Amino acid sequence: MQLTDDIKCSGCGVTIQTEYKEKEGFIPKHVVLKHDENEPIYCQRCFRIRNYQEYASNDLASEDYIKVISQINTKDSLIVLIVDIFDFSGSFLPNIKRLTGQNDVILAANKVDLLPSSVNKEKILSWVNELCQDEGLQVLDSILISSKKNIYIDELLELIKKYKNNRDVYIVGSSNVGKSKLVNQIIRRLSGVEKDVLTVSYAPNTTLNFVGFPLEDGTTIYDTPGVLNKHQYLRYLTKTSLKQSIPQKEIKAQIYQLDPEQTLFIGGLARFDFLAGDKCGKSNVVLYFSNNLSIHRTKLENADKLFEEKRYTLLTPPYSPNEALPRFVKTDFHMRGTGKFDIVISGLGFISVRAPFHIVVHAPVMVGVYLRKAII
Ligand SMILES: Nc1nc2c(ncn2[C@@H]2O[C@H](COP(=O)(O)OP(=O)(O)OP(=O)(O)O)[C@@H](O)[C@H]2O)c(=O)[nH]1
Ligand SMILES: [Mg+2]
Repeated sequence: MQLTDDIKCSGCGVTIQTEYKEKEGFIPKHVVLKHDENEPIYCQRCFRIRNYQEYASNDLASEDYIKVISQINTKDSLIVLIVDIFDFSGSFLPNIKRLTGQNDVILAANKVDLLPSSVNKEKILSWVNELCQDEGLQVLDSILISSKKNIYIDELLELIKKYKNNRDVYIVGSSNVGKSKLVNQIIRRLSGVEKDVLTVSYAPNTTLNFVGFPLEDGTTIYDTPGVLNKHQYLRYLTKTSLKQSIPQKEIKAQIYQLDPEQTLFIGGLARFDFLAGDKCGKSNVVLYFSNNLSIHRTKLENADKLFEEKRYTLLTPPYSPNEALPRFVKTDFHMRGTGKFDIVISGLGFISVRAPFHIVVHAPVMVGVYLRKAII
């Protein structure tokens, strides 16, 4: 392969360079020169993620992200906006209208394999549509998919075909929602290449630039970079904790019957205090978190002491003070009346509980903690 300025990494889109080992896009010169032009070429970072599952997070500042991604609004194209169904609000790109301009948008809510299989998918989809409306985003169509488990990918491709009108397609969304995994599934269908071409990783900011692939009709489909929003828990977790905290498989709902004045710890990452209060008796709560996170129940009066003494040992992750989380703050939810609600910690999971209740959530400042009507 000739060494030119415009060789791009096939895995993340970064420009290849052979000078600076510590900088993005590095490949030793002799490797580039020996490389077969018809084969994908991977920068050192992608090579390590792909072959050694190395954790290589890259902090893409949100201004840089906006600069890159807003190139799309000048192009007449079809946007496929990807959100993570497990963290819809957290992974919904703020300013999406500004980024996509007047372009048509299809919404694909990914990672549907994480939801318990008993969940009513129609209900989830109508909830997704409501949220889009709340966000002021008009979409042509919406669909639930799983890029990892290959669920409804053909149906999404049908939608893309239906709406693309000979335009290029951009797969857009926050970091870690599964854009590259989706594009790999699409490439697999088009080219028959089994191996993932694009680099996929649980670490944030894996894709660094646009990476385009030709479609059958002569247009191009682009994978794009993502950013983590400030209110997503993932942004504050380091390698050790991240793998355990992000759900990897179908979530097993965990049911607890709690007396007033009891506390539940979600590892050392968050805490729910169930307070007594007018008419708040026993609470039946259902927890939806990564199956790898351990839950500890204690009396509210012992909770502060337990957290102080057992954080990093019993209450994990995080595993050491080196994995510094922002300080914890409390959010108070006092619901009277009736109805079933979810209290969500953005990116980590949620509990489902019936009103009336009085619950105080402790979670790192910045991380989004909010109440919604129950989705399950
Ligand atoms: N459970 C589940 N995990 C998924 C799915 N799709 C992707 N993932 C996982 O989510 C993580 C992120 O996937 P990527 O495809 O790298 O996400 P991305 O949106 O391209 O991320 P950036 O390149 O950082 O913007 C990886 O650990 C994937 O294995 C899915 O459908 N279900
Ligand atoms: Mg990616």
